[in-house]
Amino acid sequence: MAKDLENEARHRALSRIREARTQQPQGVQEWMDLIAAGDRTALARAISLVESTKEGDRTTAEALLKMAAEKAGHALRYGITGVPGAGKSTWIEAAGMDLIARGHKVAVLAVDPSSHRTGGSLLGDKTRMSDLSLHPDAFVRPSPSGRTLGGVAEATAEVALLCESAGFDRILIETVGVGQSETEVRHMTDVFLLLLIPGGGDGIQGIKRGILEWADAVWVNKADGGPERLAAAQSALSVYQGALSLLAAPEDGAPPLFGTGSALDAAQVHALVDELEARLAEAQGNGNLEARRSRQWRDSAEALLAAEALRSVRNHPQFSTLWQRLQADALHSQILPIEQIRLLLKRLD
Ligand SMILES: Nc1nc2c(ncn2[C@@H]2O[C@H](COP(=O)(O)OP(=O)(O)OP(=O)(O)O)[C@@H](O)[C@H]2O)c(=O)[nH]1
Ligand SMILES: [Mg+2]
Repeated sequence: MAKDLENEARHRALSRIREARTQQPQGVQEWMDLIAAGDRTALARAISLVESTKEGDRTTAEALLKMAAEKAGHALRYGITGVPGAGKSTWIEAAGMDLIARGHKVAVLAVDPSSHRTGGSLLGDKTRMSDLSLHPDAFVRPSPSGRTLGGVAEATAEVALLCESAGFDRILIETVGVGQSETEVRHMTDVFLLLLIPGGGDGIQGIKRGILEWADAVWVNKADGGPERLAAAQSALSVYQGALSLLAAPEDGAPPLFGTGSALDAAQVHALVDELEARLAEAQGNGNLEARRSRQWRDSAEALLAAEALRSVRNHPQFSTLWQRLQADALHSQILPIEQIRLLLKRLD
């Protein structure tokens, strides 16, 4: 009943905004209003704009993001990583539905800058997340590919921000754990889940070692289909636990959760979501979440600073000439490369 009233109010608000939009040229504020009122088309268009590599789109995108930032900040972000085919999308489908049943609104973003999937991935994700894709309280956005401006992580953080401003309070970000992107995605998530599969051969399954250290939870998936598979999952889990016990404790001191299970089993996924939600609530209460976000801010700000500094040096009118001269002299010069760079920067001052 309350839901009906809420939907009706939302509907009325949307019509009012649409009317206003037809009466005057559409500005960024109206666009933002549509997004905040739950208009999917407006949200999808905003995401495309933010993902656009055209310099010309950037000004509007940034204006929109600034407004989105004012409305955002209340969502919690899950990072889900693992080898290709580990069951990430399947787990997200189940966990997403579970979070919706708890009263949340769920946005799913997929990050996959690598080439391991083809153009079919969009369709693949939507079919794998069939319930979630169709649910009015969910928004599933497959990965952008080929975005170059600012990199994958920045684009994903921006898209997450837009989703937050549209009222989604749980953002699930799927990423393949074999490249660079999951390192970056880890810097924007409040809880990081690593999915592995039994019998992956070399223990760590080609997963970058760092990921094991960052994981808040390690779950060996596909522990189903008979006692043999269950035993294989258990023994894989012991290997990971062993590997992890040799590593340093996580920065905020909370040891990771370990478990085996099946993404096809809603009750098992529910139990893990329970644990992750409890962990998030605890981190919110004891200040660990804020500390984590502050570290994340520092890391991504440093990366942005480096990129921006490089860009401004390269844009200096004298840069090309001096750089070419430096390159020509470099091999015969007696001074260290770092000194050469310092001299260059001095000249560009
Ligand atoms: N038996 C079993 N099969 C599963 C489980 N989880 C996923 N699968 C199956 O494994 C296959 C791959 O699942 P996805 O969810 O697409 O895996 P993914 O990690 O998202 O794959 P990529 O996005 O391509 O890296 C599908 O056929 C799923 O049905 C599980 O817990 N048990
Ligand atoms: Mg997937």
